[in-house]
Amino acid sequence: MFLSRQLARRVYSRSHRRWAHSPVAALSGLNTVTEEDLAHFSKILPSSAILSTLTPSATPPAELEPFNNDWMNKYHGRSTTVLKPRTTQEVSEIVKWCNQRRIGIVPQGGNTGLVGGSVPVRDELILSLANMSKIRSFDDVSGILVADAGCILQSLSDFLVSHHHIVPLDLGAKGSCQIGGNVSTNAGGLRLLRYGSLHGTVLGLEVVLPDGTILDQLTSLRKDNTGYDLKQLFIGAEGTLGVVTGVSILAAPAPQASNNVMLALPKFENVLPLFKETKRQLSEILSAFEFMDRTVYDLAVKHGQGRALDPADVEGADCFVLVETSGGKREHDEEKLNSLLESLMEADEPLINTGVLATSPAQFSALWAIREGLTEAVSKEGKAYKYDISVPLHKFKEVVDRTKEQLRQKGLLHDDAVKHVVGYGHVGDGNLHLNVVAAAYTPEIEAALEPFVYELVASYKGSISAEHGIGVMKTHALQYSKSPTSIEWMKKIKALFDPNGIMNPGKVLP
Ligand code: FAD
Ligand code: 2HG
Ligand code: ZN
Repeated sequence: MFLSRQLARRVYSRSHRRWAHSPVAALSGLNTVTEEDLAHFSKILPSSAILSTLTPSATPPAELEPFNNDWMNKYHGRSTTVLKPRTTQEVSEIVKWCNQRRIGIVPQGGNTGLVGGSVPVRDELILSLANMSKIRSFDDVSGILVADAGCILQSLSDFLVSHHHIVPLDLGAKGSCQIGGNVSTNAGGLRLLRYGSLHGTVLGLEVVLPDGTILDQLTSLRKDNTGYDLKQLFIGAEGTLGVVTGVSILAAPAPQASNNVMLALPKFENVLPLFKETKRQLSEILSAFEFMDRTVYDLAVKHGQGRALDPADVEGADCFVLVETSGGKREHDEEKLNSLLESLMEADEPLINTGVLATSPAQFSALWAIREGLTEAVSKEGKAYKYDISVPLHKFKEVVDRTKEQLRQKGLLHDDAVKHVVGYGHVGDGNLHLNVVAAAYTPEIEAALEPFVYELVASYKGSISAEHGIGVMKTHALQYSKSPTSIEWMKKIKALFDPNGIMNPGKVLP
């Protein structure tokens, strides 16, 4: 028995057509990478751009681990091969071959996605964009930046500093995530309130389609109403329709002055009136309004994210809001912010307990570090069940409380099971990050949370994925936010672009 299995493996590795009958392949109708495929890839790429445990001079399996495991260490693939092309032409040749051979491809950017979309379900080939990291052009009159998809978000921000512009997108994972990954997840982040979504700021894309054709829609025009806007389909497609290789994006002029203030609130009910008042008074200079509850703030402090506020400033605080302003004139902006703070403190029933205003660039960064460090703090505390939802603002607390109650009723709210249920997120965008922090991922906890959370979201007519996408985590839950007709048309679009189903199989669509 053992011998015949060994033999079978060897025979199959020589004849790729027969792989279609192997048990793994039969599950999905896709083939796995063979030595013959590697021989072909080595005609396209230098050996340094091929990592494979199959090659005669095999890569040690440990080197593939960072590509096979997701950021949360929750989803694990078993890919044998990672390819790292440097050019669009190379991507095209690889994809064309994989399509002919029916090999599944997982496009991978910085692998910071939070829905398991960036790692293989089984042993698909991983196409890493890490070596495609050139800035192609920047026009400082129009503000249009054209870059390879593998450019890291932070490096684009750094590049733009000397050109007095900023990327209209910012998120805690900026040091690792890539612009192609951002586009493919339609990432929201911390600046959406001010600059809107990537559906508006991305002006053009270059995409390698599943048959290897290069779709060049890399226009750098602000206005272009020439029929269907195909690029929109790839924004948020999570690699299921093609590989994004180039991005044209509208950078924003760098603000001349930025301020931020951390507001401590006595109760959640004050968040909404505070948001209304803040918008009214700060109007055009308001650039972020970020919420975190007390529990997650305490986790950030416990795990060393940012610098803790003075104990006197957090005493009696039920939650916090980080407000940022970005404007054109320092004195004007400071005056507006100060008068907002005064009016908040002096009201008969003050909406806030205290406000900690950053007075230096270091303090500005320290306050943001608390907010940007929440995801990391949560992951240091335990295993997080992440629900990234859009619900009406006034329901934020109710969602957290009802989830806690559900876990309590199931006997799971204790240190050996669920340690904390926390809420934070982008109030300005109606996006709550409900995180259930557990000692371990277990079927009991998952069964208590799902479909409970999704049904709750659907009852508020919300979205089960506000900004992180569907990946592999939420394919079964798509129906809570999309009608059968929408899902049917999504499937038709997928079949039209990718009839062989090679692009990121098992992701997005149920
Ligand atoms: P990956 O994780 O590598 O991939 C994500 C998906 O896109 C996968 O399905 C992958 O197949 C596909 N993909 C990647 N590159 C390409 C490409 N070139 N062509 C086609 N498909 C591709 N998200 C937010 O929206 N807002 C936040 O504020 C935010 N904050 C975060 C903070 C932290 C600390 C972390 C760890 C994550 C955060 N995220 C946030 C989630 C994540 O960073 C974003 O989804 C990000 O856009 C993913 O980029 P990436 O390059 O890491 O993509
Ligand atoms: C954020 O807003 C990210 O910080 C991550 O979207 C959210 O950790 C999360 O659940
Ligand atoms: Zn977020």
